[in-house]
Amino acid sequence: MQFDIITIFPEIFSGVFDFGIVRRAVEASLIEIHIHDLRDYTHGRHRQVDDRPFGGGAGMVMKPEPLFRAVEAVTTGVPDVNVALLSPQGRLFGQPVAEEYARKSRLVLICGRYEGVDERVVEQLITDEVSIGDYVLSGGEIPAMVVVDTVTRLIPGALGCEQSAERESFSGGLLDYPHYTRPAEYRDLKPPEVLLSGNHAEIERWRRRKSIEKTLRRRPDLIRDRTLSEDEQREIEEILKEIDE
Ligand code: 9D3
Repeated sequence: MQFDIITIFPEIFSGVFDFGIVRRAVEASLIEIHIHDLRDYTHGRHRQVDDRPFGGGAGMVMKPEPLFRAVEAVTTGVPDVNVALLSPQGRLFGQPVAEEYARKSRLVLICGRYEGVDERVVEQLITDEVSIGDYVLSGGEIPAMVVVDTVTRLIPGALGCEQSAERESFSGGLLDYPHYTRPAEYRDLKPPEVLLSGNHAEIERWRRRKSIEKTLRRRPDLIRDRTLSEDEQREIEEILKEIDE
């Protein structure tokens, strides 16, 4: 996967991809991340990327010409490319969108700034407009980092131990169970007995149950939106009775 990020603040990305799973994916040539300074695609001495909105009003709008030039420079002759604009008006970026992107070979991310981009850019160049959630950020750069991180984890081989990928998709849609590690006693606090029992079937059942319990309490929407097997349905009924108190 090649990511191309178009931004007026390329320096924001210094260092952010130099750690952990994303760094390893770059080193293993599983991904490439190219940062493009939108000002490099301006003409004229002022390197102007924004201008006042037609019709008046507060704030500035990103000019179309630099964005057309930048996107065309990066996508010309490239098949199978998504051009995503990060903007508050986009559809919500979640695991399903990440899975869709992970199947592509190229992804262009345009970081919105100011009040937004000229609508002709949206109509002509953008295949996809995405937001990372309902809160107000200062621009699309942090959302672009979120997209790169999330999509990279879905690329085969990126997580190293394939088990992690399996676990992530298997328990998919549920919150994690509680984790414990050594010491076995700390300030008189102990982990649940079952985790020290060595009984792996019991441990699996406990974890699964804790996942469902936590999800029901904290994110019931995740359960409602899932298609459940009969086993799962029965387990949920049981847990609901118990936590009813
Ligand atoms: C007054 C209308 N505002 C739109 C809701 C103005 C506005 C706020 C924030 C215009 C641009 C921005 C900058 N935000 C992004 O570019 C952005 C964003 C976000 O703010 N939240 C969640 N996801 C994203 S993706 C890009």
